[in-house]
Parts: sequence; structure tokens; C-alpha cells
Amino acid sequence: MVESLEQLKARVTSYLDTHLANDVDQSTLAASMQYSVLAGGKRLRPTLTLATVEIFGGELTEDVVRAATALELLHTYSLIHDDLPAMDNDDLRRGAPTNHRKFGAGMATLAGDGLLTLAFQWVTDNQLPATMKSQLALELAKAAGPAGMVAGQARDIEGTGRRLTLDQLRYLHRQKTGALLRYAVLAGGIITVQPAAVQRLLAQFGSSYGLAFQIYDDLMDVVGTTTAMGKRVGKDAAEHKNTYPGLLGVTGAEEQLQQALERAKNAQAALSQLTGRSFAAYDDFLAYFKL
Ligand code: GRG
Repeated sequence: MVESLEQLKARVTSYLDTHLANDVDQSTLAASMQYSVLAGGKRLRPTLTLATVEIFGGELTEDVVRAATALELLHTYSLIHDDLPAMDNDDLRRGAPTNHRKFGAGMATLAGDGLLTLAFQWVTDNQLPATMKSQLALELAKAAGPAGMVAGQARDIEGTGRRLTLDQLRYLHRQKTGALLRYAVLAGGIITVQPAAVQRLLAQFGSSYGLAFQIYDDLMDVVGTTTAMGKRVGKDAAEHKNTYPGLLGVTGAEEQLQQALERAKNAQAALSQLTGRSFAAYDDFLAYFKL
């Protein structure tokens, strides 16, 4: 039986609780890394990987959970660095003071560096087959690095104060937020050794889901609350950031969100048809978007 989202999330958090400190050999650095990782968070990315593994009948062994949970380390690094004074200069994340507000910018930078590096350690330091581990590491590097999330962040910084076109903004969002979510779904296909056609559809689902996720985040910055989001809202417009509502208005952004969700649902349906399996578990992830 496929576990519920809550059960999968609990597995991820419990793995982080038990294992994170073991691999850090400096007490303040360990505290700083643990502070942000264990502050909360939806654990959406590793949960997507584990749900995908289960859909294909894979077993959630300790090695699979370790490799999947690595993505939460990497995601948390991106949040810590994004919040730094030299980037977004945010004070609140996951409902708590940001890492640099608590530990200072130097230690926060190192906590991010540590989490990014440790993510690749967890992907490769396990008993999964060597070819699987190298595939996961390659795809994760492509998603997180200068062809993916880091490039998206660079576009974001450079585009601030300039009006991007919708195509440019979509590309930025796909890189900055979409790439890691695409990897999260694809990783489940790599772990269960799916054929190329299935992996392509998984990537399509993840990519469309990721774009929807960022459009929704843009929308929540306009219509959401600080309490619900666990971070300050209303900052994007004040800082002349490029966002979907900024470019298209709230209604236009909602339409684009619906289109991205349609593409995700089409990929979900195509996956069911191609594999003969139920992808109903993805409905729980799609339920995140409430308008
Ligand atoms: C610093 C290289 C570098 C990249 C940062 C992802 C990112 C790039 C910045 C985060 C900016 C941001 C808040 C984007 C909105 C979408 C997003 C990634 C939200 C945070 O993810 P959630 O909602 O957070 O999954 P939790 O706390 O639940 O894990």
C-alpha cells in the first residue's frame, strides 16, 4: 500500500533527526545546519521521490530514504543562502528567524555549503547500485547547479528591477524552483529503474508541478499571510521582483497556474496509461494548490 503523505514526511523528518548531526564535525556548524533543517518545512521534495518509488512498487529501504532525503538537505541550503543579506535579506523562514539572524552570515553561509555537500554524500554513501547512485548524483547536480537552480537564481538577481517577458519569467521559474521538483519526481524513476519513456513523463510531471509551485508562491506573496507561509509576504512587489502576478495580474497568474496544473495532470494520466499503474498518490501533491 502506498503510504500517506504524512507518513512519508514523518520518515524523512525522522531520518534527518537521527542522521544529520552524525556527519558534521563542528558543533556550531552542526547546530546551524540542524536549526534550519529541523525548523519544519513540508518535506515536499523527498516525499515526492518516496511516493514515486512506492507507485512503482519499490521498497522504502533505509538506503532509498537516505538518497531521497538528501534532496531536503540541498533544498534547505538553497533557502538559507536565498535568505542571506547579500541575497533576499529575509528575517523569517519556516516560521522562525532565518539562519543568519540566529548564527550570523558567515556561519549561515557555511551551513548552506555543508548541506549542499552533504546532500551529494547521502546520495552516494549508501548501498544502492553504483550506476543508480551516479545517475542520481548527475541529475541532482544538473538540477541544482549552474544549469538549473543556481542559474535561475542568477536570472532572478539580474532581472530584478527590469521587466522580463512571460517566456523569460517562465524559464527563470523552471530553473529556480522547477528543476529541483523535476529531479524529485525523476529520482523515483531512477531508483526503480524505469525505462526512458516513463522517466520522460515523470520529468514532465515534475517540471509542470514545479512551475505551478512557483507561480503559486508568487500568488501567495500577494494574497497569502505571513502566518500561513512562515515567511514575510508582500516583498516581491516592494522589491520590483519579476513575478507572475506582477506581470499578468492575479487573474492572469491564476490562469497560468491552472495551465501548468493541467500539464501536470496530463503527464499523470499518461503515466497511468503507459505503465498500467495508479498515480492517484500524486493527487495529494496536487491538492497543495488552493485558490
Ligand atoms: C541560493 C542558489 C540559491 C538558490 C535559491 C529556491 C530558491 C533558489 C530560492 C527560494 C526562493 C523561494 C522562496 C522560492 C519560492 C518557491 C520555494 C522554493 C519555496 C520554498 O519551498 P517550500 O515551500 O518550503 O517547499 P518548505 O519550508 O516547506 O520546505
